Amino acid sequence: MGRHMSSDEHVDVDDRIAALAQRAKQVLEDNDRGSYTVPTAKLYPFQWNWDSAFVALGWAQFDRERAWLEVETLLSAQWPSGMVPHIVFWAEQDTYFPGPDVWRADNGPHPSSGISQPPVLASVITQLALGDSGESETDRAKADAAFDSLNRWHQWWHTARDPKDLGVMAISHPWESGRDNLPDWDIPAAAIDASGVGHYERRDTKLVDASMRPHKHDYDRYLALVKFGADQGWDDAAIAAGNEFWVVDPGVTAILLRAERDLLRLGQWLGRDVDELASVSGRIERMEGGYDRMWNAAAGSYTSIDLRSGEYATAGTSASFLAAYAGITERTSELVDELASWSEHCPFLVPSFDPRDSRFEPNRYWRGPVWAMVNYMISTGLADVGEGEWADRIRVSTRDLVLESGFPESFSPTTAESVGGLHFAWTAAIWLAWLS
Ligand code: 9WN
Repeated sequence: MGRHMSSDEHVDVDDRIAALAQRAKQVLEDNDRGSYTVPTAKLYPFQWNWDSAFVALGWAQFDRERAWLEVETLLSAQWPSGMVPHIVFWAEQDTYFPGPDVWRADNGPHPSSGISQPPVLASVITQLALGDSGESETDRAKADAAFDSLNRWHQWWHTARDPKDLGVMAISHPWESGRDNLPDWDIPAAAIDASGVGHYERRDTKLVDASMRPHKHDYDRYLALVKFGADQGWDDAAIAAGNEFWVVDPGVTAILLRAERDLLRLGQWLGRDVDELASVSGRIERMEGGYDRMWNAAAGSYTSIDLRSGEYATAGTSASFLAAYAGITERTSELVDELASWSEHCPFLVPSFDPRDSRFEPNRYWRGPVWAMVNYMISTGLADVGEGEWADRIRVSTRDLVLESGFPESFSPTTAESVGGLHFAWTAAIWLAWLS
């Protein structure tokens, strides 16, 4: 930054950007399993919920039919309760643990995990239907076919993960946040009794450096929560009442609120029934009323809340900056000041956790690294509320990270190095849909 590029350097960057588009396409094709895309071949060999949503945006850049197939496959795994699972085990694979025998979740039409993941799908489908190249008859028919499933999934969040009507969403497992290893979850998870977990063999640390992954102490607790849910038959009321981990997540809450607004827009475009649209509007109002509960004046940010103890997390995360994406603008100037302060501590934006905090680890999952798809959402939100300069800075930073390290799972905010798996679908998809 700061130095102007010569025209030769511009040509060089332009060439590299064009070549990267080809490589990104190749990543999606290599990870394609016919009707769904794996995040990366061995580390995550199944369909993951929010990965598939972002990946559909990438497919849409060169194969719209394949983009629709990705989201249809995910929705075909929806449970009768409305829940759309975080992993769908379409094929047998032995490179990932825990698999379907550990989850013991036979509540849906296909073997899956028993929890969900951030519901970004309605926003993606709205983008497919109403975005730049959408609005064809095929898009309309496909969006119409998805609408009821999306509406039921959103309602599931409110019923199952906000039964006390707070207007903010709880998660029942760190994996449900999609931001699994955040320091936010350490204290709420500390209360979990993991003595019944027994011996198990992790596969992740055989595939990527253990220094980037969660500790065994964390995995024990992840598995204890899976055991509790499975022992309850994944009954939502039993989980809300008795799950030791029950934490309001600003990430899921912001993403759901945006998704509800997009679903309303989609429903209006589709000419849906007024009663259906009124239920979406009602949920939006409920969340607009609840959002400020997450404001943590001491941290100067929106943070998670442990609903079992009432304690707030003590530092912000990348999801704190998703308020604008959710259409919540009351705190924009405070959040932009916070982002400016973060940016003084690391050259690449947006780290997943506050870089000024002693628990910040630039190379360990969700304790520091930058995720391209999180940046896409933060930047989109900031652009929507007129913070174009910050929106651009985040976009340029994401582009620089890819130019430096290609398409890994995530990036170090201090050195731009790859963190986690390589040849990663959502990073490639975000390149195609947003950066190239
Ligand atoms: C557990 C697939 C997923 C992402 C999550 C990310 C990581 C899984 C894991 O990989 O989680 O779901 O085993 O670490 O944290 O966001 O969806 O890419």
